[in-house]
Amino acid sequence: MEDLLLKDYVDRRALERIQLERMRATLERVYANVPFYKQAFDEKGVKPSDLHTLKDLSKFPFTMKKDLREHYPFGLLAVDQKDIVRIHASSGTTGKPTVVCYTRNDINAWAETVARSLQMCGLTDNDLIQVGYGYGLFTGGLGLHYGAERLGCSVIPASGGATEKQIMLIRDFNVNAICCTPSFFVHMMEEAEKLGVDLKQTKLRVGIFGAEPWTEEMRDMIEKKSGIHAHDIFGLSEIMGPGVSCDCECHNGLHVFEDHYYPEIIDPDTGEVKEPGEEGELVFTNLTKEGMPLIRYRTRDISCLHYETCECGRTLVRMEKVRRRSDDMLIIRGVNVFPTQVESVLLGIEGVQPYYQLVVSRTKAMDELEVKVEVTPEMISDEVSKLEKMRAVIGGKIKQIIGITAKITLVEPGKIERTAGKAKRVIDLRQ
Ligand code: DLL
Repeated sequence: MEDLLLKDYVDRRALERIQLERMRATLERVYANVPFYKQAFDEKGVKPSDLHTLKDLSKFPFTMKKDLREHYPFGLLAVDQKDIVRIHASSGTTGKPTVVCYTRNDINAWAETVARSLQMCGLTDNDLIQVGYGYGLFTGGLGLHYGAERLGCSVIPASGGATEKQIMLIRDFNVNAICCTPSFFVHMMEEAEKLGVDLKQTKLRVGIFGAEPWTEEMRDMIEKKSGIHAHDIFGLSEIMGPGVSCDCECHNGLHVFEDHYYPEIIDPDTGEVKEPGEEGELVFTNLTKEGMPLIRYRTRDISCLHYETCECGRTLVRMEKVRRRSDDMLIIRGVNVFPTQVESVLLGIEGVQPYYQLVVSRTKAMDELEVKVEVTPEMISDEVSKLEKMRAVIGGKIKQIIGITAKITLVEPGKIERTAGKAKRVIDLRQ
């Protein structure tokens, strides 16, 4: 695996030369082969030959999710359909899914970046890994699967769901690493406890969690309760799938595999490129993808980029943990609220379980926020005054952090829906 490791420590000037070469080639390919990009570049009055430095990318137009929808399913292909060997799609909440297509080289590049991610989490070809992301149109399952095989791990394609079976496999097969959504792992921890399985007594030592926002408080809670090291893996199907970036043992942001995916941070309102260290919307450009390369794809994810070399020695840029999406934002009585703000409040409170939901409603033009949160069985059987005190503490902290008064509803364990995939944290009844 030596060759893979070296790519994470490359001199930045050498890296930038490779990026520029690959960016120019990608712009040329899409301009020549994808009518959508030919038209978009022409409308902006730019040609691939206008790219002289990496910064020149800002002259080129953005790609949005709606562009993929409008060219459903195969309108943005940059190669012949016969060269496509895999098709994935991400389920939209409304309308048609967004479809993404891969050539054989794309599948290889993807497996490489996932293998590098797993290596960052401390895995080697000696490890046995259980893939608990869904297999199917979702990129999580097959993405992690190919990457883990590429690293030489032994892979268990468990897919999502069947929580009890997942726990049996972890225990009986001596699994060392698990990947799934953080919310699904929290559910596994709960089930393990019910089944009398102490995860700390198993061989499980690493978790690779992603596909949804999760907080540092959640990482702490998972690590303490299960005794594993919890890593954050990020990605999106439009650009490739999991493994666009991942955090190393320093947990100081996620290293972006910049030799394949070029990141920018923009102001979501003006589209202007922001300086390193400034917060804004993440935008990615594919540098090596053949099947359906995207130029300046707007992710809606909010983060910022840090270019200083990490303490681990990797030179790859770090993106801060994605805590929120710009379209995940709730506006309640004019105040911006993100589910992860509520998560970070809740997980610091004794007696609270990591299951919660934000319910927003409107009565007589007035927005109401209800935070439903599960408490431990001990809390439920305790005196009413204790529960009242807890409600007041949670309400007070939420008011302090987000500035609005929320109705706090404490519910019994098991009352909030468990999911094997991405958790549903918000129910907005106003729409
Ligand atoms: O969720 C790919 C993936 C699978 C990533 C498995 C990691 C692990 P999509 O379904 O297209 O792809 O959703 C992409 O999910 O734009 C983010 O909003 C969110 N997301 C993904 N990873 C993280 C993460 C997969 N680590 C969208 N932290 C992205 C926060 C994440 N949000």
